[in-house]
Parts: sequence; C-alpha cells; structure tokens
Amino acid sequence: MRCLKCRDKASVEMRRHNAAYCAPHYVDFFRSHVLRNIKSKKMFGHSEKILVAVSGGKDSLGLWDVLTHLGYKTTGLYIDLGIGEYSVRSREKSEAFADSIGGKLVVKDVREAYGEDEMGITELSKALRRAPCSGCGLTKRYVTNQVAHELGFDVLATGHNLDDETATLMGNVLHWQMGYLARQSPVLESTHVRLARKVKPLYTFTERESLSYVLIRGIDYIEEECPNAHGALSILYKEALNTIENQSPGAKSSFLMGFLDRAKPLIEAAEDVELAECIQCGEPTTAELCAFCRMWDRAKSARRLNRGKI
Ligand code: Q46
Ligand code: ZN
Ligand code: ZN
Repeated sequence: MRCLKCRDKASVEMRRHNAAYCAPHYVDFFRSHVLRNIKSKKMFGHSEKILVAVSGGKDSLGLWDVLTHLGYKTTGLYIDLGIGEYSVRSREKSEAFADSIGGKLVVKDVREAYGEDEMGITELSKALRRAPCSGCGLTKRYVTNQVAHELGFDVLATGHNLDDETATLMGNVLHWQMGYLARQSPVLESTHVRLARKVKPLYTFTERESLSYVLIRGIDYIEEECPNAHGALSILYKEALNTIENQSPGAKSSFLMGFLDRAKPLIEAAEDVELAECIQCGEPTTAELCAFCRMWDRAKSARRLNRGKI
C-alpha cells in the first residue's frame, strides 16, 4: 500500500478508513484528528490548564506527547498504586517520558497519601477480600479529582481509546448499568466546583492506531499489563469486539458513536445531579461519607483487626 499523501511506501494501514500513511504523514494524521476531537467536542482551549493522567502505558504517554506538540498547557499526573514491580516500572517510564519532553510530572503515592503502614492497592484488596480492580478504579478517580482541584487544573485528560470505550460500553450494556452509561461520554462537564472537566481526546482511535503513533514516535512505554488485569472481563469484551471488527470493519466505531448520539439526554440528565461534600474529606459525593472514605476506612479497620491491633 502507498501513503495517501505522498505515495511513498505506507507504514500504517487503516482498513476502516480505507487509508494508509507513511510514518511522518501518520503522525500528522494522528495529531490532526486528536485536534479535531478536542475542537468538535469543545474539550478545552489553549488558555486552560490540563492535567494528563499517565500510567506509563502507550495511550496516556502518546496523548501527553500529542497535546504537548499541539501547544497545550499540560502537566502529567502519575498515581503510584503500590502494585509491586509493575508500579515501580510504570512510574520509571512515566518519569523518563516527562524528562524527555521537559514536562512537569506530579506523582501521588497512595501508600503515603491515603494508606497506613504502606497500604497500597494490593493490601487494600486483601483487607477487603475484593478483586483489586474495583478498589483501584475508585481510588484512581478520587485521586485524579483531588489533585486536579488542589492544583487548580481546569481539565483532566485521560488516554482512553476506542477499544477501552467500546469494551466499557459492552460491559455496561450487558449489565444495564444505567448510572455508568450516563457517565460514558468523551466530555464530562464539571458538576461541582471541586470537579474538573473530564475529557478523552483519543476516544475515536483504536488501540492499534494509538500504538502505531507511539511506536513511530519512539516513545518508551510499559508493555506489560498490570498483573491484576488477567482474567478481567474488559479483556474478554475487547477480544469479542475484535472478532466482530475483523469481520465487519468499523463496527466498534459505529457501536460507540451510535450510543453517544442516542445517549445525549441520559448524559445531560446526569449532569443535573446535585452533589454534596463528604463530611470527612470534603470531596463531592451523593452520600454523607464518600465511597472512597468508606472503602479505605473499612480496609484499614479490617487490616488492624487482622493484625490484632484492636
Ligand atoms: S491498574 Fe488497577 Fe487496572 Fe491493575 S488493579 Fe485493575 S484497575 S488492572 S487499568
Ligand atoms: Zn507520506
Ligand atoms: Zn470522603
């Protein structure tokens, strides 16, 4: 195949767009489409301060790279979850990337900020006797909201791609999780003074398209998955969707875009929900005590009990 722009040998072929590009033109294509997403969905402007949540993985580092090249005011946020060697290596990748672009990286270690006796996600899940991912997801949402507010960011950007979004959509539809469906949008406006706007500029790109950008740019990212990801339902959903996509190119995109078109009233109604402030930490919540405080308090008590401290 030949590059659509210069007719040189193509490096990246995109069946669903019926297009192919050489390496330099693919970089142009990727960046211009990210910019198109940002503008068409009114995600943010050049005067706003953007906190980019980075995990050391390809999508988040690729997103930070693109936003930097597009001239946006960005800072990275890495959350050290305390998941053994995986966290050590993903933190190193995030720090090295920040250095390579001369960017500022905020690091928040959950073991220091919220846990006690070096309690990270692994210890939290053991204490709660629950799969790590549920407590981890809640913790990441809480920490990103809190850091964005404390440091005065207008916008919180994450690297979720089309594969992530369609897998989440499939899970939410299979279990009819209406509350989650109402919050599945590439832009979630702030609904409280302590909440930044949340955006997903890569939501139209497949995992493969995002990976191609990162490989061409030579970005060093963590290739290994979190050890807790094994057996996660999201992986099963991604495999199922890839099987469908192979037979019917464009199916993933039409699944997500069709949902987003039809879900507008649902998403707008969710933005009207009144939020109070947690009596313990002050973060926005619909209950007296927020879900994060409830979960970590319960885990700390269970851990003390197990150690015979109370
Ligand atoms: S980091 Fe956390 Fe993921 Fe690991 S424990 Fe699960 S949710 S798999 S994206
Ligand atoms: Zn070209
Ligand atoms: Zn709280």
